[in-house]
Parts: sequence; structure tokens; C-alpha cells
Amino acid sequence: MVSKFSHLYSRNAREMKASEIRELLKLTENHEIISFAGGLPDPQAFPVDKVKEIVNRLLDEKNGQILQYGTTEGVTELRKAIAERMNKRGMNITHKNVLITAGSQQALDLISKTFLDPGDMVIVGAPTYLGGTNAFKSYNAVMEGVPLDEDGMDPDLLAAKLHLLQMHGNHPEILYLIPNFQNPAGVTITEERRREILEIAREYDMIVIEDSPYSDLRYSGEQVPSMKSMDTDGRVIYLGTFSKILAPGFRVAWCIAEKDLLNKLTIVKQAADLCTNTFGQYIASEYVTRGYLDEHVEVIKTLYMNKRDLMLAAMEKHFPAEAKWTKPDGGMFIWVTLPDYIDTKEMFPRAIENNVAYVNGAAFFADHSGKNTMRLNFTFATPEQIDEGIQRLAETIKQEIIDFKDEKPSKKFMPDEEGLVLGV
Ligand code: PMP
Ligand code: G9A
Repeated sequence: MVSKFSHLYSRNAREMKASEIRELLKLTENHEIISFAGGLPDPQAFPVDKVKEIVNRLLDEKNGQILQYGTTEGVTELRKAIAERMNKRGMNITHKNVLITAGSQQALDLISKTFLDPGDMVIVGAPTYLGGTNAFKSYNAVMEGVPLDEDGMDPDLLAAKLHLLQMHGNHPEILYLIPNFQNPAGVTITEERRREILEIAREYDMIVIEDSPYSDLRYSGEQVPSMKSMDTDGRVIYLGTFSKILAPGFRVAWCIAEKDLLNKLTIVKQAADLCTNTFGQYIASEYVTRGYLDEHVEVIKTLYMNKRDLMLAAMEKHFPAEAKWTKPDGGMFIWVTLPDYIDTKEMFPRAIENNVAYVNGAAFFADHSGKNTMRLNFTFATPEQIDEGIQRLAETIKQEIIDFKDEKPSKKFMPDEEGLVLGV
């Protein structure tokens, strides 16, 4: 629906489109549909009892303090607890490097607001996280994608892209990466590549956003050091969040940056929301300092590893031979590539008819390519739903393949968004 006031919208607002992930979230309200769409944690795993215990104690011990406004930087106890946790993972920071934000999504917005003028360029993975590109786009930035392989972004392709852009007078300001168990592809950048990428970022003078919501969720393979821990000149901004390891409803996350940059981000945040919700920050702080978080992470790691294995086994059993997919060592997502004559956006209504949902892959490409790909989340559905949902999805894909092979006209000529006819 177009508002009768849309002619008064800002140029930025005019460009903003609804997030395909957020729209699909509405499907989870229909209990007939098994959703592999949103990157949601398993709600059964939320530590309700521990949260109750903490809230009661905090209200008794701190009275109104936890209900008061807080500083824009965030609750000091929480910032200290996060700095300590990050230093155990090889960083060398103090709480003064930590800004608490309303989810990492807010940090992506604040960074965009701080660095991006209309037309500025951001280098992203192809594919990359939709919430990231939405934040950059809302400041009218231009995205350039660098293809990923099983080891994440390829530094040679990155260097080639930057060289080409430079020859055309372009200087991208931000390199946006999700090095661990990438959303959406599930792949992890190797240590060697991380060092090479940082070197390239230095050479081209770019800020690196290391968006790392999944780094605690490794189920197999060796831990790889964060890029922030390899950062010698402060150009990496690291984003962590409680959304995937505690609960997203708190909207509490952290942004780590060198002090002057952090101060700038803090000023930018002051205009956005004064401070992150104090109540949630105190709960998160207690949750970390009492050692509950480490215990909880172990519990959800086992839970999610089993779900990952279940989904991979079901895919192996039911998916047609034409489908290929990634086998992630952690995180929440499996990335599926289908034959290139299948458009997963076109296939979506058929999936919904079969009561199963996914996110079409093109949503994660800055140039809307990747039409034959899709992202599957394996953490939200129950084990029974995973098995059933994969069978439904396999059936959906097989029906598409049969239609193509039967040369149904609708499959041979697929109108794209502009109404053009693409021959396949
Ligand atoms: N970055 C990435 C890569 C994500 O996957 C998500 C959530 N899916 C976010 C940022 C945002 O997380 P939140 O705002 O809940 O911290
Ligand atoms: O609900 C959201 O928007 C967070 C999930 C992100 C995702 O599905 O990648």
C-alpha cells in the first residue's frame, strides 16, 4: 500500500524495501508451515528459569537502577564482562572499546550512518546477510559483491575487484564480512585468508566490519582467530550479539572498535536511541558474570549440532541428485544450490502449498543473482519438523524438476521482476 504522504518521503526512505526475511517471519505464525526461513534460535532452549531468577534478584538488589536510563556506551559491568570474554579469545581491549547496541542490526546502521554518503561503495560477499545490505542501502550506498567458495571470500577475487574499481576511480569505504559460519552460506574464512584480506583492506584503506553472531556456535572443526584479534591498526569493527546465544528478544549486542571511532559511534547512537535498553543489559551482564552463558552455549551447541546433522542426513536421503549444499561447521544455515533452470523465488508458492518455507537465495545477492539458490535454517524447527520439512522440500524441488523436464511453458520462460522474459 502506498501512503498518501509518500511524495513527502526522504530519498532514503523511498529506496527502502521490506526485508524478505522479516516478511517471511510472519509465516512462522502459521503452524501448518514448517519454516526453515528465519535465522531463529530454538525457543525451547531459551533459559527461562535462569532469566526469572536473575530478574528477581536484580529487582531486589538494584531496585530501580535497572529500570533507569543508562549511558549511551552501555552498562559498565556488561562492557567489562564482554571485554574480558573477548580478550580470552585473543583480543586486547578494555571496556572502553565496547559499545552496547540494540542488536547488531543497530551497529550496522550506526556504522553506515557514520561512514556512508550516498553513492559510497561497500564490498560484500556474494551472497551476504540481507540485514547488512539493507542497512547499507538505507544510506544509498552501492554494493559490490565478491564471490565466496567453501573457504569464504577469496582474497584474490577481492583484490581483483578492488583493483578494477580503483581503475574506474572508485574507492569502497567498507568491507563487510561474516567470517564465521556465514549467513547465508554457512562457510568460514580460513586464518590465512583472514590475514590476506586484512592486508588488502590496509592497502585500499577500508574499514572492515567483522560481523560475528555465530562465532560461539562451532560444532566441528578448529576455532579460527577473529579478524579483530589480528587487527594491528584498528580498522576492524567487531560485532557480537546475545541474539543467537541467549535470546534475540533482549536486543542486546556489542560493537568493538578503537576508542576514537567508538566515541564517534556513541555520538551517532545518541541521536538514535539515547541508550540500549538498560533492563536487558543488566540481565545479560548477570548471565555472563555468573557463568550461565558458557554453560548455556554448551547446551545449545549440542542441540544445534544434532539438528544440523539431522537436516544434512535428511537432505542426503531425500533431495534429488541435482541439488548441492554446504556442510557448515557451525552457525544456523545450510546453503543449497539447485540446477540453474530453477528459480527458488518462483518455486516458493509451490513450497508454501507443500507447507514448507525457506529464504530464496537471490535475496542475499547485492545484484539479485543466485536465483537457483536457497538458505535453510536448521535451528528453529523441531527434529520431527526437520525430517518432515526436508521431505516436503525435496518433493517441491522434484516437482519443479519434472515440470522443467516436461517443458511446462511457465518453467521455460520465467518473467523477472521487471516483466522481461528470460529464456532458459
Ligand atoms: N548480522 C548477522 C550476520 C546476522 O545473521 C544477524 C541476525 N540474523 C544480525 C547481524 C542481527 O542480529 P541482532 O540484531 O539480533 O543482534
Ligand atoms: O528475524 C530476523 O530478522 C533475524 C534473522 C535473520 C536471518 O534470518 O538471517
